[in-house]
Amino acid sequence: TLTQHRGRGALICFEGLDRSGKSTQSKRLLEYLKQQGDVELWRFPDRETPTGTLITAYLENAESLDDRAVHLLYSANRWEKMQGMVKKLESGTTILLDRYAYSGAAYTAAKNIQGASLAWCQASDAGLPAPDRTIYLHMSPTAAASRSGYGKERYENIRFQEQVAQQYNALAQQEPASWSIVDADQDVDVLSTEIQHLAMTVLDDVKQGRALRHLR
Ligand code: 2DT
Ligand code: MG
Repeated sequence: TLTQHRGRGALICFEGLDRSGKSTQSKRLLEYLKQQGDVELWRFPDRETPTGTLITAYLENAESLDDRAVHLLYSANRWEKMQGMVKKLESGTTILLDRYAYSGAAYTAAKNIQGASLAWCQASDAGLPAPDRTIYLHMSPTAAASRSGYGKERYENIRFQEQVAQQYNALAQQEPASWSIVDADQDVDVLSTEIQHLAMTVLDDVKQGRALRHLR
């Protein structure tokens, strides 16, 4: 029998400030893409792994850790999943990411720590699979904050989110071809449709043979 060669899956990343709608939109896209083939939604930090447990304690303020140590934990949390991610992609499964290395770089760089430049923050993720497309849910920090109260976790305040937004902006400018900036402050259904169309163009590119790249 002839076996149909199945190409690799696409890697599509959602990024944005807290409360910008990443979880809602990534879940909606997951449901939509299930009609097209194999697809999974992965979320970072993955709170289930050993590093994830430490990260959660840190976010809930139960643990205080050095900023650089935490940064490397978040990065290790991604490296822990790297081989499994590549295998999944190679087997033809599309993976959606609810946050990824760009969150890692943006949130630590937003702390403005001496010596932890944006480039330093990106270095620990170099070599990880690069998203074929990053969908940035753009929203002003004040609009995001008014959506519903922030939780009690670290980082969930407007002043800090403003710094994060600036860093995301710098990251988007590094890779304009693979970032799609969408207006997250609009009707949820309209936005979902826009994202579905975007995702289909990415799946198409990948089907045409676009190679998986790596973060630099
Ligand atoms: P959630 O609210 O999405 O669970 O994220 N963060 C995330 C970092 O500081 N570095 C990272 O590498 C990642 C993936 C963003 C929890 C918080 O963790 C931050 C918000
Ligand atoms: Mg949060």
